[in-house]
Amino acid sequence: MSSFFEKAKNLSERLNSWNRKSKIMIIGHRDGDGISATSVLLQGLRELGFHKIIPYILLSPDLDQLNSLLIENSPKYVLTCDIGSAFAPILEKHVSDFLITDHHPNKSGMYGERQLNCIEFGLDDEIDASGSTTAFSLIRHLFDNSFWEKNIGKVILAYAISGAISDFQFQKKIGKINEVILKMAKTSGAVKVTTDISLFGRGLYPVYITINRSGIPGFSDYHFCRDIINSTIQPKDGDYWRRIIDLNKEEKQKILNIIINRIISIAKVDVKKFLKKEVIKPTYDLEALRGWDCTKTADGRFSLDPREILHRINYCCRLGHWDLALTLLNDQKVPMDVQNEIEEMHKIGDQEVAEALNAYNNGILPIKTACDGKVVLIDFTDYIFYDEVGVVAGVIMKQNPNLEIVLSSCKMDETQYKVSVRAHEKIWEMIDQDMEFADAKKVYKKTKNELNADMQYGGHRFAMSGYLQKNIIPNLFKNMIDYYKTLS
Ligand SMILES: [Mn+2]
Repeated sequence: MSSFFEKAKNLSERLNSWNRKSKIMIIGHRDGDGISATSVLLQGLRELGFHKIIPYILLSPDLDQLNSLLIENSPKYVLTCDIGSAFAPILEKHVSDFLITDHHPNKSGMYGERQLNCIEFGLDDEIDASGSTTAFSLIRHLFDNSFWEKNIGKVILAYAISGAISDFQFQKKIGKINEVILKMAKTSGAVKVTTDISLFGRGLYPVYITINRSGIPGFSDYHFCRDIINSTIQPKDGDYWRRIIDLNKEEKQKILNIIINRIISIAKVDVKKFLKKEVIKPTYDLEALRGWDCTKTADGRFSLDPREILHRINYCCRLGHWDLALTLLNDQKVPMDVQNEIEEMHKIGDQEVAEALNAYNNGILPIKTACDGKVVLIDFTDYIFYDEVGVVAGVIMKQNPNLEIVLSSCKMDETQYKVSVRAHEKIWEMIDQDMEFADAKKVYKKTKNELNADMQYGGHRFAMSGYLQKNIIPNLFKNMIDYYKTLS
């Protein structure tokens, strides 16, 4: 780990020697981690006095797109974040100098002298470092300790942490690089960590809706949820629905008691273990962003939960507006029309997902099932924007405890489909024990090799996705079934 930070420091000196007046591009990955990492670098470069900073967000590490991007913008320098582990040969051709920060492995296994990547140091890309904490490590040494106590320093620290959370990095344990940076963020007060009811929606939705959408067994019925929760706690405060973050300790305990009693009555599970794993966990609040427009909720209140802040960002990106996502995160005050535009995209995204789920529940989507209905392939073509395949698969997975692996597909254009795979955590635990076939990526790889097909895929163990031809999807599904059988 010390060699990682040593390389970070050396590379930061190289960055510091760059001409502040020259054009510099930040190329980031288009997901919550990548947008956070881009924000870390953008804020950092502004503080260092760079004048012409051009951020650009790429959906995948596509070398042709990179090539035309560099020709179009002709920057003098490039910094990458959460993407770019194989960009060096192209960057060398186009720019005076560049630095790559990434946490994804590349095919060659060579990272070169201008790349900061945890993989080179034998660290784990899903536990030890995210794109955002890697980008942060690069600029950290360019500021003295007092900078990280100042507002702007804290905002940068907050985004370093939000990216790691968006990539599910703290779920198993808090690994090496992440641990060092989380400690800095906690010490400076940029991020507050408390053990609490950590369900998504804690700062966004009325309590009963958060519980209803949580995926906790026994709460999927909307009316049941509404009635039992709202008769137990005061549901509203004036015009405002109260959220989990608005409850006091006693009220939170009452909610937990409802959950405990319900689980005991319907499922054979270890309640204590369940609560600890699914409900009461560390919650992270980005205190540094207090007063920033990106924390505002639709009703004018605010949430400091990074998952809830980035939720909206993800919708912007999926609908092709990563520029607005960056505006929202990087400007403390955002013009009302931009805020409205972003909220509109949020609604469109939510609506599409809701309609797609309805279609699924009504049984009108093409579906293939295997292994007693535990492994399914659902086609969402015509119902969603293709980029939502992962989201809908995730929701369906949560709603149906019997499903163990969900593949969801959606047509992108005349030839290509996007296919996402989501699996229950217990599947991933089995996968962890299985050395020969380490994770779902290998199923994609096997399919690709068998058919000698042109396929791109990526992601992490909780969510994988790939781009492939329609006629290959049945093979991917078959290989996923074969794989599932080897686990059970
Ligand atoms: Mn990442």
